[in-house]
Amino acid sequence: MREIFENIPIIRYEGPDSQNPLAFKYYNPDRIILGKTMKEHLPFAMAWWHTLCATGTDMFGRGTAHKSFGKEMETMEHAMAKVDAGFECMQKLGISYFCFHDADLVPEAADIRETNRRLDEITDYILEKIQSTGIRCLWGTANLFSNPRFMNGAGSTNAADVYCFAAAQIKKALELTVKLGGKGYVFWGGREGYETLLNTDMKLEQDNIARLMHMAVDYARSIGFKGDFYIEPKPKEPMKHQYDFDAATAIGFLRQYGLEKDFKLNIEANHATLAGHTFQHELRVSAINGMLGSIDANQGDDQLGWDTDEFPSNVYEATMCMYEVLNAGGLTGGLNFDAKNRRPSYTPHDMFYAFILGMDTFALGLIKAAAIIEDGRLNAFLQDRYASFYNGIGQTILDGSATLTSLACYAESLGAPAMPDSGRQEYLQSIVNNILFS
Ligand code: XLS
Ligand code: NI
Ligand code: NI
Repeated sequence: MREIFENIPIIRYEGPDSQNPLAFKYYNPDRIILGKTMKEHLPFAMAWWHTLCATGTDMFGRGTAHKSFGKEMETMEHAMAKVDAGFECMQKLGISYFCFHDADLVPEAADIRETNRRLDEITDYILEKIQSTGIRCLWGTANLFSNPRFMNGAGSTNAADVYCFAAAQIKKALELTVKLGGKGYVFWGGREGYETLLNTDMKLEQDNIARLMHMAVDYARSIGFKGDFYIEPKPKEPMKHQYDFDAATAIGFLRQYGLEKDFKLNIEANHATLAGHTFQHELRVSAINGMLGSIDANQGDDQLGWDTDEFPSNVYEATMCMYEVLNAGGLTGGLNFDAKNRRPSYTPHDMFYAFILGMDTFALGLIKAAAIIEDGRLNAFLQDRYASFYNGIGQTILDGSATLTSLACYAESLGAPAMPDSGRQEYLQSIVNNILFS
């Protein structure tokens, strides 16, 4: 087997004092945290599109990174070389999962039947790699946003023929996901939205998206898919407005259309901030609704209003993420690095440095989140803050025996209401800092 990243060794844990750029400082897969190994807590995944396809092209310039992997671009030989490169990369980093779009795997042909034949061929090869390495598919999806035919959306298109092409791609992507043993299937509605309401039948579009999702669930279950479907919320980009705006909106949509049993959410950090939320907020909304499925682990830039898909470096954010994940009892999905190098970081070494950064950031986040939980002060404060609901009049509210009249009588008996206890935000923030930096 040809080695593609010849100068990159297997990346091992060397500890925080190591200055070896090709070693983990915090991610120690076998270390036990709260009863599970780090590897179990952190089911990392490689995103096929960023890692194997993206070259750093932007609106103003060509790619800077070479990802031919020694073959002619846009050929089946190149598609095979991407498989080799991807599996070598995951093996060297100790990453156990990957995520893919159909369009990431092979060059699209003019006729969908030929594209599907190519997809069969490449997934035969991927399946061999899965069997020989034990690396698994976290989730698959169909790219329903790049081809110009999807300019007005896929499920939300105005053109029934285009809707059928979307259906055909979803059908095939589901078959491939099942073939590769994928744990989940993602709907990211990049073009499922609008540019202007002047030309948009919002109700029809949303009804049609739900119809497509129902058909996808029915078909997937009929071919043996047991995993979760995910909606990946994002408020905008590429469309001005996207229907899956944020976690709360997506959950409302799923419940409105009776899809909530089959779907959970795939929360992306950078999408949360584009929606005007924190990453932690989106995770909490998902978790309290029983919908926290998987995570696209990346980060945005506070000064930029678009999806920069950076590898996560912010330990505070990662700590709050893992705090939510631990409190929710873990992920059924995984942590997919939907992240790419900055355009000037274009070498294979940069790619490995980026993954090391991301994996170490989440390892630190896990260590610190577990420390916050073990420390117990935050949780104790929270219990105490709501204590008035666990006895006396508060208890009657929780157990449903209260009426507006009983509460009003009680209020009258008090005369003037008391002030609630302080929220103590700054005190709590100092506890978090104390744990983070000790
Ligand atoms: C784009 C999305 C996309 C999904 C998969 O912003 O994050 O990459 O994760 O279609
Ligand atoms: Ni994503
Ligand atoms: Ni994104």
